[in-house]
Amino acid sequence: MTTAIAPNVAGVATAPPHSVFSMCGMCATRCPIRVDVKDGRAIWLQGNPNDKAMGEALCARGAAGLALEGDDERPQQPMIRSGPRGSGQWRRASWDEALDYIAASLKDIIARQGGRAIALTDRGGPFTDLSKSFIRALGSPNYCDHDSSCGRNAHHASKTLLGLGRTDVVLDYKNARHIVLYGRNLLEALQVKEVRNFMAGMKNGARCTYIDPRVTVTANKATRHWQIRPNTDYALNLAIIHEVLKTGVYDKEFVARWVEGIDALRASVKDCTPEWQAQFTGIAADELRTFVAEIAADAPRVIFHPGWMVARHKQSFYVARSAHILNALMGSFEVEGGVLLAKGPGDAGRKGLKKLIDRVPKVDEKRADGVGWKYKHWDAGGGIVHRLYAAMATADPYPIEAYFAYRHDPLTALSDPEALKKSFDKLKLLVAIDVNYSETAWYADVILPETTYLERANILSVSNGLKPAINMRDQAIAPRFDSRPEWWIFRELARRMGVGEYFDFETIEDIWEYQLEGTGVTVAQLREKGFVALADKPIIADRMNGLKFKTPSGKIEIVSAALTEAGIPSLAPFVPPEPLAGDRFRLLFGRPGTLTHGQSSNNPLLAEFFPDNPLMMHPQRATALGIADGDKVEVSKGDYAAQMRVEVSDWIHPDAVFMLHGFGRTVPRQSRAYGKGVADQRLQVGMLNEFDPAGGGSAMTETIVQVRKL
Ligand SMILES: Nc1nc2c(c(=O)[nH]1)N[C@H]1C(S)=C(S)[C@@H](COP(=O)(O)OP(=O)(O)OC[C@H]3O[C@@H](n4cnc5c(=O)[nH]c(N)nc54)[C@H](O)[C@@H]3O)O[C@H]1N2
Ligand SMILES: Nc1nc2c(c(=O)[nH]1)N[C@H]1C(S)=C(S)[C@@H](COP(=O)(O)OP(=O)(O)OC[C@H]3O[C@@H](n4cnc5c(=O)[nH]c(N)nc54)[C@H](O)[C@@H]3O)O[C@H]1N2
Ligand code: SF4
Ligand SMILES: [Mo]
Repeated sequence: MTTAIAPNVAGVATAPPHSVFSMCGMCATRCPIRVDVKDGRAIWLQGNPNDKAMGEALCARGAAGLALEGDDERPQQPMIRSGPRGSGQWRRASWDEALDYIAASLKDIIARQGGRAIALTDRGGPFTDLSKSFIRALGSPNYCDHDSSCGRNAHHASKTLLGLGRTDVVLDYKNARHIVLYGRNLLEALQVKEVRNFMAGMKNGARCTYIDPRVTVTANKATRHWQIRPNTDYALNLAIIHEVLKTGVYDKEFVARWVEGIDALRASVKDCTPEWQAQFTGIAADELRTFVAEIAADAPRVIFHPGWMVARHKQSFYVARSAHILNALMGSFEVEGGVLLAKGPGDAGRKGLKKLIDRVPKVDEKRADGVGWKYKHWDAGGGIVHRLYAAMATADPYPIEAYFAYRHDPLTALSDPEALKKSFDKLKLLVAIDVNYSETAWYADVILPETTYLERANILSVSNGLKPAINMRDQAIAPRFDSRPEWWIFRELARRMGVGEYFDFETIEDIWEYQLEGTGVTVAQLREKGFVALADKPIIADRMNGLKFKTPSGKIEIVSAALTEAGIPSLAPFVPPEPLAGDRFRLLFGRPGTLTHGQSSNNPLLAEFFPDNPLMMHPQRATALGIADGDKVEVSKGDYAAQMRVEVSDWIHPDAVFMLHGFGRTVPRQSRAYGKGVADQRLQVGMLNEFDPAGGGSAMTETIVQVRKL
């Protein structure tokens, strides 16, 4: 079969100097941007000035988008493996050859095992309509996003309490009086608009209580930093709830109207006094009382951040859930400076985008990850990806033989890549669709290079919020290499698999026209500004009568029937982490402001910021082990050991050591990142199947490592 030539927007290479409104692709936030183009080259990137919340500045990673595009160390054409998996032996292939190769393998697998033997995972986000449609068209229910390695605990906490997803709330930092953050290092693990909002709030006089075993940039901007013992935030929250209920400073009117289960809550925190929590968290009882007096004065303009990636342990779900319970007690919902519910097109009296997936017949099969039948308390939408890999390893409930890692690097994004490779070794076909030589791509059978975000358009997306909007990522420039956009890759594969009718679009504009049917919005309008707002002004509901919590009762449910049915308590007792001494430390990790996970470690500009990732250790513990600042140590767990440089600092809790994520890359083709520093995921030996049973999130911060001076 022959394929069309590279799908460029007509004339992108020859147009006179102009600006294109689009979306950043250097992290999953997808900030609105303006791309200035001259002689067919992108010469300048900045925030889209049409979006006032954005402003014109990008973060360092966003600004380094031109370097990604200009990077020769990314895949330049399809590649088919010619040696053993992971050996780095490849042969170049044309698109026809690579796609035919994949299709032949898929046909064989479907003939023997059915479509369900194929799985696809991606990074989640607003464009998944296409990837989900593709895998469904192949007859498989096995789509998972990456979220069980990210915000899934917070998502499920929010779902079981509010009936709303993690991102269905808008935190109004700008107008808040008190912002409480649990390891939400929002000034480094950042999103541009959120940073601007937060800084505006602080400028307006908000207080910020920042809770983290580590001192971060956010800790430095906060009015209070609690250097909490790792994995004890739940004890802290139970005590805050205890104190709030005991002193009666909660919003009684809001609670009477909207909260179910307050008596059960009261009973569950009966003994959780400020003194009780101090033994676990290290936070003095008096400080907690002072804090509660402050939030009582600041209510309802108080925000307890429900967490994102915080504290990946086995009770993270309850940390997030108790944070939202505190928002309910403060009456912070749907008030200025509080927690507002995100509004969709329907709330604005408008129609949303038409879905591609609605064209594809539903697949009546159990999911391999068990979500929806074995794990009924979890959201089937994104599934739980580590359970998919467990199914891959065991062929239980059935074999998975082909797997697409699309815009997802599980060998970086999950604990213990060597264990995960054992799952991959069961596959007959592993395809990576990426813009980089990711760790997973290097282990794949076929690499399909996607065009970078500046070189392609995506399907349209909707952002819910106070002003819902339709957003466009438009193609700014022609692809530098022989790469293709997602929509084209999936369409071409679908055509080869005999299910092309679901993807009968010739151009991205055809898809956009389909998506926009009935919305009253046009492609031309979107191109003019980069987005079209579906409401003129922020939509705020009537807080006593107009809130839509999507729980069975329509209220905030402190006791969730879905959890009870799954045998999981809604109000669990706190389980203290084991005490750590001698050479044993809890391994914590996080992001710097200048890198996105492992995906930008080889970026020509961003790679310059860090020569390696040292191990941060508290002076007390270091002295006891004879370790001085700058010393080399061996860090180990199980059969894996790594050498690291120690940074001795009381900016980390004595129980823990801390390292940045995104280092220790093993792909030789990434010469700027290769072998630099150590990968935290490699130290998480034996942790691939450890997860929070209530929330489903990977329990990465249950990892205990040993450190010895070299
Ligand atoms: N040990 C450990 N594990 C972690 C974390 C940690 O700190 N430590 N962090 C966790 C968190 S919060 C998250 S969100 C995940 C993130 O991990 P992933 O979900 O894997 O996401 P990313 O690293 O953002 O990107 C995944 C891949 O997408 C590729 N990519 C980027 N842009 C494009 C594009 O336009 N098209 C295509 N096709 N590919 C693209 C990147 O090169 C990368 O290989 O990891 C989680 N796992
Ligand atoms: N620059 C940059 N920004 C990003 C990203 C990126 O890769 N780079 N990724 C985006 C994504 S996908 C995500 S999920 C977010 C992540 O946003 P965050 O979750 O804010 O980011 P992390 O860097 O993982 O920081 C986690 C913090 O939690 C602390 N911590 C560890 N254990 C505990 C504990 O038990 N209790 C408390 N209270 N704190 C604890 C760690 O010390 C660390 O400072 O960032 C987003 N923004
Ligand atoms: S936060 Fe930075 S990297 Fe992420 S989308 Fe926005 S500008 Fe790009
Ligand atoms: Mo994340």
